This record gives sequence, C-alpha cells and structure tokens, in this order.
Amino acid sequence: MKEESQRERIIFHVDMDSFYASVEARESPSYRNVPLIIGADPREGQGRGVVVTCSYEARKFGVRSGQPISRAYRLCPDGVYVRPKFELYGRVSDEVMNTLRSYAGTFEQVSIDEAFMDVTDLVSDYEGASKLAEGLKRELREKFGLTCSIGIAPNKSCAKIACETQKPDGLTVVEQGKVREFLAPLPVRAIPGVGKKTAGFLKSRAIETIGELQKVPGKQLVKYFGKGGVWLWGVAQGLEKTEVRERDTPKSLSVEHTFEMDEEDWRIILETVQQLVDELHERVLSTRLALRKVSFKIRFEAFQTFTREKTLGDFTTEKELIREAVSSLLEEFRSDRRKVRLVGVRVADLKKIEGKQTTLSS
Ligand code: TTP
Ligand code: MG
Repeated sequence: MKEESQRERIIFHVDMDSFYASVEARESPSYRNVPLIIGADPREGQGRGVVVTCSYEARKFGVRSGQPISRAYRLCPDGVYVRPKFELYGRVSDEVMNTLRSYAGTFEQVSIDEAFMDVTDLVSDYEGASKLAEGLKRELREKFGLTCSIGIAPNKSCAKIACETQKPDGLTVVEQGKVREFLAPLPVRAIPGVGKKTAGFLKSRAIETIGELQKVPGKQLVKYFGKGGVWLWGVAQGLEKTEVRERDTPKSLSVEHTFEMDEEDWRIILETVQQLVDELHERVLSTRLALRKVSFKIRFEAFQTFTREKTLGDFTTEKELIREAVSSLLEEFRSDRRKVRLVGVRVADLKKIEGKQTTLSS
C-alpha cells in the first residue's frame, strides 16, 4: 500500500514528561534530580494505594504509574514520596495548554498533559515543523520550567507513537512517506488502544511487531477485531486520518466498579463507593471543573440497575459535598438483600473554573 503523494497534514503530539512529578520538582528544589514518587503514603512499605506517577530517576528503580505504593517502596526505599496536589496540576495544565493552543492551527487536548496540534497551515515543511517544535519546547521550559516530548508525523496515531519512542525531552520526526518504515520495527503494543489482551491474541498468531501486522490483510483484521480491525489496519499502514479537533467541556465524568463476585457485605460496598468518590474527585480537580449534579448507580445480581440523582444548590468542587450527596442517594438501597454487582458515581452539569494563576518559583 502506497502512501498518498499529495501534501498530507503535519501533526504534533505533545506529552509533558513525568507531569505531576515535574510540577512538584519545579515548586521544590529538594525534589529535583531525585527519585520522586507521587502517590499514596508508603508508610514504610505498609501503605495502601498506588503510585500516580514518578520522576525518571525513580523509573530507573522500576517504579511505575499504577503500581501499589508498597511495591514502589520495596523497589525504592530511599525515594522521596509526595501526596498528589491535583488542583495544582490542573492549574498548571491549563496554563501549559493555553501556550500550546497559541502555537496550533487546530488544537485538541486529550488528557491533563497531552495534546494534538495540526500545524499544516503554519509551516511549509518538516524542517519548519521541527523548528516550531523546538521553539515550543523552549517556551515551555522558560515559562514553566517543564519539559515535554513531541512527535511529528502526517497523522495523529503516528505522531503519538513517535512521541512515546523518545522520552523525556524528545523530538521525533516521521516525515510523509516514512510512516510504514518507522512503525515496522515497533511492537504492536506501541499502537494506542492495543493492550495486553490484543497483543496476546496477535502474538498467538506470530504477530509481534507492527511490521508483521502490516502484512496481515485488512479483511483478516476485521474478522479478528471487527471495527477495531479497521483502525488497526489504518494505523499500521500509516493511513489513519482522524482529524485534530477541539474538544468541548465534557458533559459528565463518571467512575464505576464491578465486583469480581457479587457482593453482599455493605462494609465493602461502602468502602468501594468511598474510593470511587475519591477517584472522581481527583478528576474533578485535575480537569478544573465545578459540578452541580451527583448521581449514584447500583446494579444488583441479575442486572437490575437503578440510578439516583441529586442537584446541589450551587456549583462546587468540594469532595465532602459529593460524598454527602452519594451517601444520601445510596441510603434507600442499604437494606436491600440482593447481592450487588456494580456501583458507580457520576457528576454532571459541569462548568470550567477560570482564573487563579499558579505561582511560579525559580
Ligand atoms: P502520562 O503522560 O501517562 O505520564 P507522565 O506524564 O507522568 O510520564 P511520561 O513522561 O511517561 O509522559 O500521564 C500524565 C499524568 O497523568 C501523570 O503525571 C499522572 C497522571 N496519571 C495518573 O493519575 N494515573 C495513571 O495511571 C497515569 C499513567 C497517569
Ligand atoms: Mg506525560
């Protein structure tokens, strides 16, 4: 399959390096150049909870996002452990994103520290694109004391994959016509959306690299994965063409948990709901959204599902108010004898919080 010869888009994927850890290091000199771990309190190895992220110095010890904090402590007992400040990261993210937006033709924020930019109309070729990216990296360093990695390519998936290949502080350019060649040696796991399960399935058919995937006919991939197969084929062939487009404020944020076995112990159910509220509240703070509606969902065995919703008096970001609302919404179910399969918490009627600048140290 030949890539088209007319001029394609030029897309950046920008991802901040060890974002929360870098923000902390910027604020406190003693956190710089050390294994810095952001997450739950390790309590000398007895702590519960997980690593949210960590500095590259900590990654050398094998510490990773999502790991139990007790494991991180075993791997790196001399690391510096810090509780996350989600609201601070949300504020810094807003400032960084505003800067990125000023460099883009079209801009799409994908997570707290990650964005796509379509710069096709701002530069005439890949050399111009690289210069633009270098200028952008310089500005982020000077203005915010933060580094990022950037991938440049003719489409979003390749730009994202390219960005990941050189971190931290990387700049990886894949010019038009070079996409298939660039992707070929990489493992299929490098493709966004390919997790353990898909990679395992492909491996069982002797497909481990994207190069090997490129040899599989699209029809076959559709047989394996349905619609997902079309996506995989397009990415591997360098033909994926989804547009960069600005995203609106989300309408709602939600988290839920399915119990491995239907649960009847309400102590465990309430504790799980508590954790869901904590998790959702972190997202509220880091996305800098205030909310006015809270809802609670419960599914009993045999898939009987109920949701209850409450509108608060005013917009809020307070965890206590979310917690109280959820507690009152679940009250009516507590005397129910049925076993519980799933619980979920959702906030809606969201509004972006504006203003309040971060103080910049150093
Ligand atoms: P990432 O960009 O995945 O991670 P990172 O910026 O810490 O490190 P990298 O240099 O590899 O990009 O995620 C951005 C932030 O999102 C991260 O700083 C913390 C947060 N996060 C979580 O809260 N939970 C997670 O499981 C992950 C992966 C990230
Ligand atoms: Mg990042």
